[in-house]
Amino acid sequence: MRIYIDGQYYSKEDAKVSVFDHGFLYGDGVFEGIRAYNGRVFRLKQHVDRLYESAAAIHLSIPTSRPDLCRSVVETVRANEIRDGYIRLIVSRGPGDLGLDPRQCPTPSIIIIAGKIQLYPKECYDSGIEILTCATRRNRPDALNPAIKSLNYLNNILAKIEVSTAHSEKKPRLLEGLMLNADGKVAECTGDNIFYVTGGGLHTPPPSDGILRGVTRQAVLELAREAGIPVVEQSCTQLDLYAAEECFLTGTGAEMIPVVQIDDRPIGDGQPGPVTQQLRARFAALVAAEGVRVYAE
Ligand code: PXG
Repeated sequence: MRIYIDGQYYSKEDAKVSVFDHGFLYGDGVFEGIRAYNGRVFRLKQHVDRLYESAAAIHLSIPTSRPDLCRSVVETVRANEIRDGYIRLIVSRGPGDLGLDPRQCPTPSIIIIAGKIQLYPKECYDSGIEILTCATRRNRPDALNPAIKSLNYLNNILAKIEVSTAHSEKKPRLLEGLMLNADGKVAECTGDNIFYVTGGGLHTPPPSDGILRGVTRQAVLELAREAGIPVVEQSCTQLDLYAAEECFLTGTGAEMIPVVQIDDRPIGDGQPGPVTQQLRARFAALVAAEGVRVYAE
């Protein structure tokens, strides 16, 4: 494995950052999770744009241009001979001292790891998963805006711990947690955006309800519009989900995964629904065809 750190490649054993890096000390930094499919990097520009937006929100100046960063991502994927995989792009505040003040960290670090990901068991993509509502609420946008993909993921991790605690042999499909915002509206899951189908329309919470604007979410919204499925970005409650005909999650790691049970209530007939399946097929076709080519073909 060849890991990119600030313009150089290191082996897995030698890829190290300072214990004084504020990314480590304070979760002070930003990141992206990106997929490569079929030798192409999916929606690289959108991920890099979101990284720069997250960085701007935390007053972090990324010490390279967007096109150069895109090139470094593609080169790292190529250096690791990956055709289908997962890329973690990280910009940390860089080494400083033990104080909070980021002015003590003059040089941000850019790290790119290209490897594999398998978030959910393969069979769950056809049979669907179960989710539960977490007691942990999503961060309030006026405290730490969920639109910022920062290295501080404790909010999500605390919710994910609730899920793994409830997961058991009796509940093998319970694999994700629903997070509400401070107003009690549905926000998203710990690492995925949420969609539901009702009355033939596709519904998902709006960014103003305090979510990450998922790259996969955006791709699925586009696919639904192309398919002539009405799309509604509107606040919703748990009740809307319980009464939905279908539900699914989207994320770079998760792709599109059906949800067939929420808080012990079956959704629709308890099977992945037709709109979900149609969009999954369209999504599979999109990722195979789109994206920045890594290799000369
Ligand atoms: N919401 C949150 C809180 C996320 O962390 C998404 C939505 C989906 O966004 P994208 O842009 O990926 O469609 C995410 C992304 C993991 C993992 O290892 C999590 C994500 C991405 C990749 C891996 O759990 N989350």
